[in-house]
Amino acid sequence: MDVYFSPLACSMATRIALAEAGGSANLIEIDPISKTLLATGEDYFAINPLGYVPMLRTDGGELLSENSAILQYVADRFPGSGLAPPTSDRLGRAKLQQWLCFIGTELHKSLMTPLLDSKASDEVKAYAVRRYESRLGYLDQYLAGREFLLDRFTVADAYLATVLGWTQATPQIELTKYPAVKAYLARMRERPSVAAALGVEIPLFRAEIARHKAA
Ligand SMILES: N[C@@H](CCC(=O)N[C@@H](CS)C(=O)NCC(=O)O)C(=O)O
Repeated sequence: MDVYFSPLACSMATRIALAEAGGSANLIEIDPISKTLLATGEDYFAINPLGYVPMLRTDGGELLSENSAILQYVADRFPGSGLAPPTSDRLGRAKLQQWLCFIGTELHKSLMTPLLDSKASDEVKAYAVRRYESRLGYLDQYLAGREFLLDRFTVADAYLATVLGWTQATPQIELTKYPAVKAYLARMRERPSVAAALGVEIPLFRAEIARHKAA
């Protein structure tokens, strides 16, 4: 199984999920600016015409894109991991999908993507905060008194920990306004799978910045 990733991007959720499952994959780094495979210089658009990560190639050679699909695939590939409710638990699985969609559409793409985009104007950033910051309030209420999004750690937590981690780079969002979210993120960072993923990806991210500065 191959997983295409860029350091500290949403693809880190898959790395966390693999660590939780005790599974392994070939993790292949993509340079987000040149859209090439860092090791070989190969064109990433030839693998994902949309140019984004994550992308997963199964052992059978099938390509899968989209965090929500990839994370569920990894969870199901390691059924003993408990990273997703079994598909026979229809409501449990729907709730997992509910959270994956919420994280992907409301938090990741609508709120965080514009805030992290160096080319987005201040107006665009202000609009994203005005329009979508309420999602953090909703999440804060939901997480109060809960350890995880569902009744145990799932791939949705891997994704949420990854996306919330980006708030370190977005001064527009003050996490002290959301104490349950802040405490959740601190707890997640202490999990060995998340700490290990950050331990690998922070140095890769720094190397990526240095590479781009030097170019
Ligand atoms: N719809 C995709 C979006 C993935 C995505 O936004 N990936 C970001 C990194 S967090 C990316 O690679 N962006 C680069 C680009 O869009 O060109 C998913 O849910 O997996």
